[in-house]
Amino acid sequence: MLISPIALFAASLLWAAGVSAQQLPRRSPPYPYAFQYALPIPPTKVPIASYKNPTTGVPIDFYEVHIRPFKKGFFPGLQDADLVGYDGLFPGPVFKVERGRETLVRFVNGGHRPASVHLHGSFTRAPWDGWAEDLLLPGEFKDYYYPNQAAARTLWYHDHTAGLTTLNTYAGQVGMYLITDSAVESRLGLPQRAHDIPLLLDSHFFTAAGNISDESKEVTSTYGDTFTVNGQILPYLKVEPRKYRFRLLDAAVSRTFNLTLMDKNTSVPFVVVASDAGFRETPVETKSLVIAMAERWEIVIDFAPFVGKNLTLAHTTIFADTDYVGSDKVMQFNVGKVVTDWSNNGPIPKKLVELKLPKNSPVVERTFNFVRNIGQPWTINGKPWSDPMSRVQMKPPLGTVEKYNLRGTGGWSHPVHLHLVDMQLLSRTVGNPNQKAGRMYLEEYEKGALKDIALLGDNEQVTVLAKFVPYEGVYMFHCHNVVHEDVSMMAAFNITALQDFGYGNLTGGLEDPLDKRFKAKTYSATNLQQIKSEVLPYYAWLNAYPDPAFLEARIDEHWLTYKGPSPTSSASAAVSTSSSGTPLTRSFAQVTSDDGSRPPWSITLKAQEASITATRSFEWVTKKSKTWTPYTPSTTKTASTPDSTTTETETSTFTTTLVVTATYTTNSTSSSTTAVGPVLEYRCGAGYGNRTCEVFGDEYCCSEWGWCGVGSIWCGNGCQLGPCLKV
Ligand SMILES: [Cu+2]
Repeated sequence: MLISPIALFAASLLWAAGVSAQQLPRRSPPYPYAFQYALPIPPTKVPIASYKNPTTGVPIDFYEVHIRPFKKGFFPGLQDADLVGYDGLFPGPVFKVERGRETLVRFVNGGHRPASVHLHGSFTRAPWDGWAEDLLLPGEFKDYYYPNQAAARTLWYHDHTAGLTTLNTYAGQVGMYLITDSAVESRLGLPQRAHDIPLLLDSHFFTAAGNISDESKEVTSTYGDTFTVNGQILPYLKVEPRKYRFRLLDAAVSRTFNLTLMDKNTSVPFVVVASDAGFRETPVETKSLVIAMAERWEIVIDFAPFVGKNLTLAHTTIFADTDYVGSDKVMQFNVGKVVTDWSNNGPIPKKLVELKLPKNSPVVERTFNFVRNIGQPWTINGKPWSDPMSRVQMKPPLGTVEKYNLRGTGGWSHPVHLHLVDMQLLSRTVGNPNQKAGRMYLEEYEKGALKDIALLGDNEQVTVLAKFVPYEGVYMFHCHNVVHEDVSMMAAFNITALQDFGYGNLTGGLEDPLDKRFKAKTYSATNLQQIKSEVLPYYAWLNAYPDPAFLEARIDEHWLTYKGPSPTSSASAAVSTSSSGTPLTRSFAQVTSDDGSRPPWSITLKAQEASITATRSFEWVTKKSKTWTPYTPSTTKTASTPDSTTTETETSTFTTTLVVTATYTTNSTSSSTTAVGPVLEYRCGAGYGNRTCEVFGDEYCCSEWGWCGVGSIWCGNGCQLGPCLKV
């Protein structure tokens, strides 16, 4: 965030008064009601149809969630805030799904911005993983198909829209999703039901009138100075003097919580039992817990020694996060005097579960730098998400283990999230040795846990192992400070198919995150009869989720007996030999398409083992003295003769993954000095200098969201420029 001179001046006054110089005054209105309102528990989502797969016997439950604008009061006496949330709630309803039951969740976008929904912590096939450009426009719906086969864990669902994740999650598009396993639960005997409580932490700024702040211009971080738990600012929870299990989730945009449990001035120990990926092997007692954006930690607190007392869940600002006066507490526990229910209150088992950690014999080791140069976008290894030609940064063959050094620098923290897979954290060291070091250790509760977030604190490097199972496909990885993610610290990886695997029919065909079969469609109504008779049987027929344990065992066998190119030389060597199959031909989405592929120049990648020669040609009609800067290849052309035509052809050999066929012709007479050729991310309208789409042709419109195209999506409701339709 930008720090105003006034704020800096105020901070210096506070420093003079003995307050830390780092601490800034609140931006939000004062909140004199700490611990006066009870902790709300979000409602549990209920399925409205069900179907049993006739082949496998696996049930699929159907749910429908509407993304809706709504009003919610945060400050008594001030106006309500305008939010947009799942089912019109903040946080959204909680899903509680027993492991082994599949779910099909229909999300309907009744909001005013595009949406994309990601189920964080699930090994979902690519078409339903919430790819940032797989948009549900306002008025559209998409059915997301989830396996729920992972070990019991606390997941969460949240928005993942390219460039809009900050605004959408800040407006309330966050909710919890629990995979439960009753066999494991009853064996462990940990607190259940009324004593198993979700705590969704969040942080906002509020305007003087009571609304949430406008963060549409923010490009660094939105830390917030006002904390909520389950949507209530600084709540209290009445507890009995016994054990409780709390499922903590940090759903905030940029704020890391550094928690302690305080009995007046004494910190009280509690026990960490689970991480992002479910139970740890062993419980870990701790007196403090760092939980960054998108992380989940489950803890057990025993209130028995605190009869009649009030314990405070306190926060101390950590890393380079901005600290605000008074943001030192999160919620309070009011411990009663009587226990009415002693169930599941026994000792926590010393061994919880057996975890399958990735073998520390990685095929390849890579380093990813999470950096920003001043004035530049946030990037991973200098490559922003907005460059589709380089956003796929690794192509691990299915079943391989890779080792990553995730490296941050001073001044920022980055919780790094890999989709699909669970990681094991091996070590934490310094990011940039020329700057002040951060933590040089893993927290005790991080050791030996499986996680989908690796937290890089201020100037920290974390080394992780990840095993790429159980499915092929293209997935995202990114910083979960979603302000960074939006602009554009995000990349992708492509888990490639195995040669001669012999089980390809079990996993193939669902690796494309923009698979047209599953794109969002216009919503009118849901016919439950049709859901039961057509929709659910169709998803069952796809065989999208064969038993992952069976698959992984077959994949491991494959690598044990593999006699092809050595998988130890490099990741790409294993896939650079010729393919036995037919190459998949992929092309750029045409700008003239009206099939919902937005933005118009994004490309999608298909897993493909062959080495492929691809040709790209660009034709430029240039005007004398005009400089054209093609997006790629990275050369600058200056025309030497008037109205000359230049054709460039570039041939590349790719060792894997994609065939690129891109032909683009322009004969623009625009006086702009910006290239209008294959600019992959051409934007228009408000926020983009009111740039028009004329360069593509007179029939092109600039949509409400600043993309060029032809058809009702662009020229209909909200159209900014061009031959807009009268609606
Ligand atoms: Cu970041």
